[in-house]
Amino acid sequence: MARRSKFVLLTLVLALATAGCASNAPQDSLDPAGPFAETIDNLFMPVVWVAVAVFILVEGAIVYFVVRYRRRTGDDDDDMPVQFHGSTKLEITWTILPALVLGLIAVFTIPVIFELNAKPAGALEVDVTGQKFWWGYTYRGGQPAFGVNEDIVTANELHIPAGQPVYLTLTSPDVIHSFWAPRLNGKQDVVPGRIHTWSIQAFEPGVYSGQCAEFCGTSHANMRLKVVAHDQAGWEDWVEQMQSTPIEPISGLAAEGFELFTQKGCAGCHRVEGAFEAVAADSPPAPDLTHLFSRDCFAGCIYDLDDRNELEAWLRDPQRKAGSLMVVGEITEEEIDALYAYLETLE
Ligand code: HEC
Ligand SMILES: [Cu+2]
Repeated sequence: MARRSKFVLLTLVLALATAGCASNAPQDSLDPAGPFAETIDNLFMPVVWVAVAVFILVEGAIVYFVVRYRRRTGDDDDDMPVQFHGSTKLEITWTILPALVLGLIAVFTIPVIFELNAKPAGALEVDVTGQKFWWGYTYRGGQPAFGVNEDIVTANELHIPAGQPVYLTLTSPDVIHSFWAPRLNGKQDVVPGRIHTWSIQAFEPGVYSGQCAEFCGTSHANMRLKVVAHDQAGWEDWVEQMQSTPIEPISGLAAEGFELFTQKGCAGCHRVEGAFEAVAADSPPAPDLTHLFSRDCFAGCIYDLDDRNELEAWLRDPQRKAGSLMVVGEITEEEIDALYAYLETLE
C-alpha cells in the first residue's frame, strides 16, 4: 500500500475510534434513562447481535472465497471455474433465509411498536408544539394528581416528575419537526395537520437533552430541548412557581423595562401573564416569557440564561440565531439594561 493511502486509512480509523469514545455524550441513545428508551434498547441489542451474526457469515464467506480461489501465478487464463448461474436451489435458499430472519425480528418488533404507542395509565399530559425554531409546552390544567390545576405554558425546557409517565400530544402549525430526547424514548415526527402522541419517562431526576430531528428550516440545528426530571419535592416547587403570577415592577430600572416591553414591540409577540396577554394577531408564535428566568436556556436551548451577556446579545441581534423569527428595531444599550432588569423579574 502506498504511504499516502496508509496515512489516510489510519486517520480514518483513528477518527472513528475517537469519535466513538466521547465521555460526555448527553444524547446517547444507547444509554437509556427511562422505561420507554429501555424497551427500545432491549429490542435493539438482540437485533444488533443478529446483524453481527449475519455480517460475520456473509463477510466471512466472501473473505474465504477471495482467498481460497484467488488467482495464483501460473494459473491458466482459460481455466474458468465451474459456473452455476441460475441455480434454483441457491436462489431459493438466499431468498428464504433472510425472509426468515426478518420475520423473526418482526415477531419481536411489532408488539413493541404497539406498546410504545399506547397511552400509559396515570400519565401527566403535556401539549407540545414544534415552532420555528423552538419547542412550546402547555400543561393542561385540571390534573390534580400532579398539582397542575391551571394551564402552564412554557418553552424549550420540558419539566417532568421523575419516575412517572408523561404523555405528549404533539402538533406543528407549519413545517415538519421531530421531537427527540434520545435517553427517554425514540423520535416522534410532528407533521402539520396531524396530531401525534408520544410518551417519555425518566427513572431518575436529571437533565436529559434532545433536539429536533427533522430538517425544519434555517435554524433546524439550533432547535434543541431539555427535559428536566424532578424528584417529588422539586416537581411540586416547580409547579407552584409556574402557577404564580409575576409581580409588576413599580420602580427603578425594571419598571422602565416594563414600559419598554410595549414601546419596543415585545408585547406584540410575547405573552407575560397578568401584564401582556394580547399578542398581535399577525405575530409569529413566540415563547411565553411569564417565567422566563425559571429556565436555564433560551432560544431553542442554544444559549445559557445564567450568562447575562447571552441574553443581552440576543436583544441586540436576535438574528445571531440564523433565521430567527424575532424581529426588533434599534435598541440602545440603556434600553437593553432596562429590558434585562424587567425580564429578570419574570421568574
Ligand atoms: C416579531 C415578534 C417578536 C418580537 C417583536 C420580539 N420577539 Fe422575542 N422572540 C420571538 C420569537 C419567534 C422567539 C423565538 C426565537 C427562536 O428561539 O428561534 C423569541 C425569543 C425571545 C426570547 C427567548 C425566550 C425563550 O425562552 O427562548 C426572549 C427573552 C425574547 N424573545 C425577548 C424579547 C424582547 C425583550 C423583545 C422586545 C425588545 C422581543 N423579544 C421582541 C419573537 C419576537
Ligand atoms: Cu424543528
